[in-house]
Amino acid sequence: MTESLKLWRNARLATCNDSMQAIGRGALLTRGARIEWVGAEADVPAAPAGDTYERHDLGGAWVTPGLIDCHTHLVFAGTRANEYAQRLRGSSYAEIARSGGGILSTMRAVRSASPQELFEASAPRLEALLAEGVTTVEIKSGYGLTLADEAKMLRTARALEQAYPVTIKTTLLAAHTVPPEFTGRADAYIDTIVEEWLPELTSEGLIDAVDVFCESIGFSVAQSERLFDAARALHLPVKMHAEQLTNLGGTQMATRHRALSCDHLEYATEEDAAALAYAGTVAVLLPVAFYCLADDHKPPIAALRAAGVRMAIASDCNPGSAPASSLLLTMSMATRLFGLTSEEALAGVTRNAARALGVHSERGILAAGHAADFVIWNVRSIEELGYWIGFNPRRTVVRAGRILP
Ligand code: DI6
Ligand code: FE
Repeated sequence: MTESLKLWRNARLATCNDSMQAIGRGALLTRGARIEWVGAEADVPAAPAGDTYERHDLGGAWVTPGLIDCHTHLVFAGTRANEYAQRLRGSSYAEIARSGGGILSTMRAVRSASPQELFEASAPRLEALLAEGVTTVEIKSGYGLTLADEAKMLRTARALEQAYPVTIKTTLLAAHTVPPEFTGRADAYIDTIVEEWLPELTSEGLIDAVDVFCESIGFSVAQSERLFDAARALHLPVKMHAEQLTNLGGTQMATRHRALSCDHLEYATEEDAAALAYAGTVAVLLPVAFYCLADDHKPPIAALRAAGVRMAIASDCNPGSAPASSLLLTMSMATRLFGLTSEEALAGVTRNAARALGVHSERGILAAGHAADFVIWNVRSIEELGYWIGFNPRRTVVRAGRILP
């Protein structure tokens, strides 16, 4: 049986390609789960002999690629609303972390959750993202901090991909914080991840990339580098939570390892921007964490832009610093708080987010050969994405060539 050919016509296409080309009266042809052709309505190729198109008139609506949330910790149990309340009363994120709360508090909740409970706690957050036209999501481990519990988190991420119409990329973030079993022995913890967990989880096919929290309250640059060496020996791409609260020089090291992305970057410098540009490493900006922590140190957007660094933006969905499951709100914050343009924000959740996950050859733009994942919006201009707050203008999501119910 041949795969069905569909013509999606009478559309305004935000291709999100390198030149952010828009096609005013455009059309898309899809074959099965792939885009076969994109262009002006006037140039639609004729259906092959003996075949017909299933035709969809989009009524002049704007169409973007399916959105990509390239940095989330959305698999977790419990909440940390109590810590948010503590921070409102003046405690800092780092103080709460040092006193045994923070990531360790979520670790306790995740360890005691069954796989089923973890799935059920996480699914509504994924559903909220999908409702806004997200079709690809990265999910990190990092709240299990034992081999079994990290595996449980990663399997939950894979189970979500089975249960929902979404592509999920998993990232091992075992080096998120030092677990109680290794208190005062961070180097031994890194050794265990490197020697035991990485090979085991890789052989189970549970890891698409490796991340580390390189920070004063996390891991040092030297520890992060040992992890990166081991990941790369297993042909796994690397990424880093870098320069969020301080600048340890993580970005310089990560870019030497050709990291897919460096994320946060509030304390990054002009030299870091130059290194990111040179390496082709994506800067992933996480404005919700900046907002929720009431941070006042913004990432160096002007320097990143001037250096030609590709900028992505992501929800950072996590129970501590970013209890958020809205990529549209994240776009609003990236524009208003960090000063991104509307166009940069859109590129940040499409083309550049795809690159941060290493999937840019098949996702993130409307182009022939790419996944037929796209969103049809109820907006008059594409700037409305990231403009509305608490209002969702999604009309229809097409995923792998099929209209989602
Ligand atoms: N940076 C973050 O934004 C999350 N992890 C990290 O290293 C926050 C994790 C948490 O507070 O639960
Ligand atoms: Fe994060």
